[in-house]
Amino acid sequence: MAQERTLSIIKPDAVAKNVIGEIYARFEKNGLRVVASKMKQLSKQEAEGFYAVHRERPFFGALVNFMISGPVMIQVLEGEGAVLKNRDLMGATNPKEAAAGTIRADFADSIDANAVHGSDSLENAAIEIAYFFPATDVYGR
Ligand code: RTP
Ligand code: MG
Repeated sequence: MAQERTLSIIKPDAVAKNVIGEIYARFEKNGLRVVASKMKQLSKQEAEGFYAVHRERPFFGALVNFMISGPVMIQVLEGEGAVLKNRDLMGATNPKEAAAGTIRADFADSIDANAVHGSDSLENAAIEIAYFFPATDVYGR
């Protein structure tokens, strides 16, 4: 599989739980490299723009309010098949359905407070990375 980049966000619940390092360790142990990162308090407008594809969904308001409830840690991950690999490490959206040993199974409390975001396709990864990082701030190999 090819080298890819994906966008990952450690959501406010996991930042508050002080598990940024534990989540980074899972990325690194599984062949993903952090090639850009920043902590940020998202504005309502930034969160709405980021999740714009979900604008018409019933959970949109709750999702945006959750994402601005505290700072998030945003990173670009690089590695072989990075998009799918990160989704596998994250586990299912609902932590009750997430496989044992996944980030959401271990750190998420609910479908709303579910610890991490990860791009769901290579195409969306490129869009999401550009949303938060100018190309000059990504230090890939
Ligand atoms: P994410 O985008 O945050 O990585 O999560 P995902 O791909 O696993 O799930 P997605 O369908 O993109 O939904 C985005 C976030 O919206 C919340 N959600 N709530 N109540 C519900 O039925 C519901 N469905 C989705 C979740 O917090 C999910 O992470
Ligand atoms: Mg998604």
